[in-house]
Amino acid sequence: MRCYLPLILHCLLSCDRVYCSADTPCPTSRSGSGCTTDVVDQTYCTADTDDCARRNIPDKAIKSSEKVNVPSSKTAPTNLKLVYFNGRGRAEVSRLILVAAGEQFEDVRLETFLPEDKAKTPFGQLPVLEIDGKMYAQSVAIATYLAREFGFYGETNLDALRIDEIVQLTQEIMNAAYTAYFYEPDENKQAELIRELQEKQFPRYLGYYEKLLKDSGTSYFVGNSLTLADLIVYDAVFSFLQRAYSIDGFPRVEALCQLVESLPNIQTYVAQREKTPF
Ligand SMILES: N[C@@H](CCC(=O)N[C@@H](CS)C(=O)NCC(=O)O)C(=O)O
Repeated sequence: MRCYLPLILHCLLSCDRVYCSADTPCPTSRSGSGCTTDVVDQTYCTADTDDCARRNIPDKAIKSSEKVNVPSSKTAPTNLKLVYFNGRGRAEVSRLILVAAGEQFEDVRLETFLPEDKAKTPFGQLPVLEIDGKMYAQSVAIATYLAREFGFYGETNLDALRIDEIVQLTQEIMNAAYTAYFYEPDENKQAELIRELQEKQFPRYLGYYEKLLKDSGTSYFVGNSLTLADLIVYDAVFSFLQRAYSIDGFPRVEALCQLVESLPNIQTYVAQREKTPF
């Protein structure tokens, strides 16, 4: 319950954004009007104003040569809706995968999560991904599915093992950060947990990432192209690790983050996304 409170506070100052297709009406528009302005690639709706605007996120800007071949479902998902609060939190890695893939999706950012809405989700939590109207939960499962679906999960089973290893490692430090920053009710204990993270755990995990990148021998964690591992670490560094600890001493991690942010789709998305604290 507590982890999204800062996001809700932020929502009071911002609007609910929903990506939609350039050719279809905004799904959240109460008037049902379509998206009418000029740029064609992706659109978003501001649900609270019934207004649609367009965002210039280059479609499919990741070159096919940068993608890897992985098994995916026989029928690609056609209608993707990612529902979360208005923040990066546990949904951002999935958003980044979809953006990197140049896929259109509805980026639903809730301002409230009422009991009746909670009851409609599989486990009473967000994020959820709706695929053609069916709802799926658990952020890592969603990100993993999307990474497999859109070619960010390596080429071999061993690649996938390394990616899973990095994803779970990152979950460890992110969960510790969520506990320290959001869940610990006692102020003194919270200060102690944050100090422990900043002084010991953040540098420890950054050290692991640095070594993994050195061992991979490329600019990426796995192979020579972008995978889920790169995106999840980029997001963890952006959201928490660099907030409290300089990544100057971790040149490969720093270079990876710059590389991810320089990908055309990601660059445009990051420049335009809501500025939220988490
Ligand atoms: N293990 C779940 C955790 C999901 C989770 O804790 N979601 C929080 C937001 S970050 C939530 O929905 N909180 C609202 C609530 O529990 O009422 C996942 O990774 O998706």
